[in-house]
Amino acid sequence: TIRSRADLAINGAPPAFAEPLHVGRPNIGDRQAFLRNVENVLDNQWLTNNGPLVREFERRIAQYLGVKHCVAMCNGTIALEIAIRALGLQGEVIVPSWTFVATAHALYWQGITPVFADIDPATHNLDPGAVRRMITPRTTGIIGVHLWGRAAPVDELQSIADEHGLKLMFDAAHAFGSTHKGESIGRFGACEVLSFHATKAFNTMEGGAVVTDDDELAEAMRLMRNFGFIGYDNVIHPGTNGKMIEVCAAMGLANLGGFDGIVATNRRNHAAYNQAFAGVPGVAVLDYDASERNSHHYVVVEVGGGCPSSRDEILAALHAENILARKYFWPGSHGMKPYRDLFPHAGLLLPNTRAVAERVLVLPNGQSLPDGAIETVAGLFKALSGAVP
Ligand code: T4K
Repeated sequence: TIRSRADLAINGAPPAFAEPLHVGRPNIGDRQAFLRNVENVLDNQWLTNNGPLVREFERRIAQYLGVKHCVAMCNGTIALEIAIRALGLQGEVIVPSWTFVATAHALYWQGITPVFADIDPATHNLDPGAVRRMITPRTTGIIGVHLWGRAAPVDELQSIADEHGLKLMFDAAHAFGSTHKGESIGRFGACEVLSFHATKAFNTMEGGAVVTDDDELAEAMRLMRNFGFIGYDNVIHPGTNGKMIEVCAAMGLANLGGFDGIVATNRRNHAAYNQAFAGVPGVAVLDYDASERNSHHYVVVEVGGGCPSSRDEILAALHAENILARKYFWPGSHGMKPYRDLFPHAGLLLPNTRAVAERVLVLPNGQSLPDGAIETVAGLFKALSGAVP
């Protein structure tokens, strides 16, 4: 336990954890169920290309989210690219800068210009007023991101899209199992894109999906993820290889049953972080709306001016303890080289993004968090914030 500054590894004490404590430690669900599923895959000798487990996985996800179609993909980034293409986006598309860089990359990789709009500093989600200001004659769409699993301003973004004749889709990579006004994420905009990457609350090792109620869009995406093939020899559309493999579906099917348990653990951890951080000056734990569902996978703290140590000093001290907190998504996509080169002055229009990027730390959570870890992390923050000697 860290009770004072003298107990800190940056001051010569041994690190609090012998092994690194990762933010994105994968939740491993029912091992036996996974291994049984894999045995089936091997027995079937059907490893990929829309196999039986992928089809079952798609049915189960669509049912879980209450959406008509789930088109499973090899990862969330390819799922974004295919959704963007199926929607016919081109020219400029408005996105937040404050997101994982894949949101912007999925556009830029296809010759579309991502235009960064600022966020609401309280929710870290797109600010509808800022989105309006970024619309030009070249704008064809908006990609809202449900950051940290908290719904983007869905209704406001839909109104803007309707008013200006723009397509609206969502990057729901963080938001599996979340709700907006009690309705499941996955049902908003033209479609929503999920990521099931290893580091997500619900994972298929690598994987993603596009979910939609639109029959035609789903059909187009099914074609595009399999080179545009219909039947054995007939290609009717340009396409790529976005297929999910059977082993990933095997993992997803085994994990789905345990998802509610993962959320319960995350919620408990989040509440414990909240309690443990109550006496830390200048450091606030981001809260999620108690009336909505959220996987509570992301425990985000903001280090403000009232804390005597800077965010980066705290990060360095955490890393010295083997607590590998992350400053996701610093410095914002606009600050990454490809987009800095494209829009050298984008930051001028993104004051909230820049401010939030300097404050945020994401802390370890999930089922493998060791007992007492939350108190140890809070102890470090207390020592660095002057709350203890
Ligand atoms: N949109 C948004 C908003 C997203 O957040 C993401 C992905 C996407 C789109 C794209 O979806 P995918 O194409 O990825 O399906 C990670 C993930 O790679 C990425 O999926 C995720 N967002 C992003 C937020 O985080 P890194 O660069 O932080 O990964 P890495 O390798 O540093 O892993 C994080 C931590 O987890 C490490 O400290 C180690 C630990 N770890 C990681 C893996 C893979 C493990 O303990 N075991 C593991 O197997 O990007």
